[in-house]
Amino acid sequence: MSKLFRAVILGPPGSGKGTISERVASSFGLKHLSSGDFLRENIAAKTEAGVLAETYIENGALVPDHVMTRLMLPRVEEMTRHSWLLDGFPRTLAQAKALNSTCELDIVISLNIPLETLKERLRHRWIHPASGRVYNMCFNPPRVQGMDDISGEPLIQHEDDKPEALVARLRHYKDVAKPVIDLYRAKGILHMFSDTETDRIWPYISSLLSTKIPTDLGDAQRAT
Ligand code: G5P
Repeated sequence: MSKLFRAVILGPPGSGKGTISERVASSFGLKHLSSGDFLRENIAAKTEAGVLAETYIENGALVPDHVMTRLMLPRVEEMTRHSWLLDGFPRTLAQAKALNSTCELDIVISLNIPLETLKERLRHRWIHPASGRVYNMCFNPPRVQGMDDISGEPLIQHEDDKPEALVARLRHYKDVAKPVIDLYRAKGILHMFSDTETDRIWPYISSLLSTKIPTDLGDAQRAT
């Protein structure tokens, strides 16, 4: 079997982790595991962890480390035969250490997006509360304004994406992420990308991954 590839993408809320992860998954055949999506699935299914996580997410707070690691590590372990990209996990130093004890990462992509750009993007973010589907009124608007594409139900703006709450949330991200970024920098696997547009960052990430990912990986993984 060819060498497997393990990557993590880090970035503040609205930095484009999800958008870039989807492009990585479809271009390179990696499995994409998003902690935010996984939490939303658990909330929708009303699992024990989902019920617990819901209050934190509603308040724009981080879900506690022990809940996150208990949820995410088994999912990571299920992917031992695959190459993967983790999106949104780890977010804290404790989570990074827990992940470290189960696997070795090849690269960490860190998105460094200006605060003004994040504020502008999140200001335009609307969600469909029942499914967690996310829209951006400029970048990926719904087909009918204010309505979810699938259910036709109304979209809402999260309290946390309103300007007053945003700045505090983004500052908090920076404090929590710094030791995680420092850890991966010290390991020599951190690659930082800065710009205001995902479409301008993507070619750089794509060419980095082209040099790092074994050439037969895409086909091998798609076949499994
Ligand atoms: P999530 O789901 O991980 P966030 O807030 O970290 O949530 P989010 O908002 O999903 O991350 P993202 O994935 O970084 O952002 O970015 P994205 O979704 O691709 O893009 C954001 C928006 O900008 C989209 O509408 C997109 O279309 C648009 N966009 C992208 N690129 C561009 C561009 O170039 N230009 C423009 N104009 N727009 C663009 O986590 C949710 C919650 O779960 C909990 C936390 O409570 C978290 O708040 N959680 C955890 N808690 C503890 N530990 C963990 N590990 C946790 N993981 C999740």
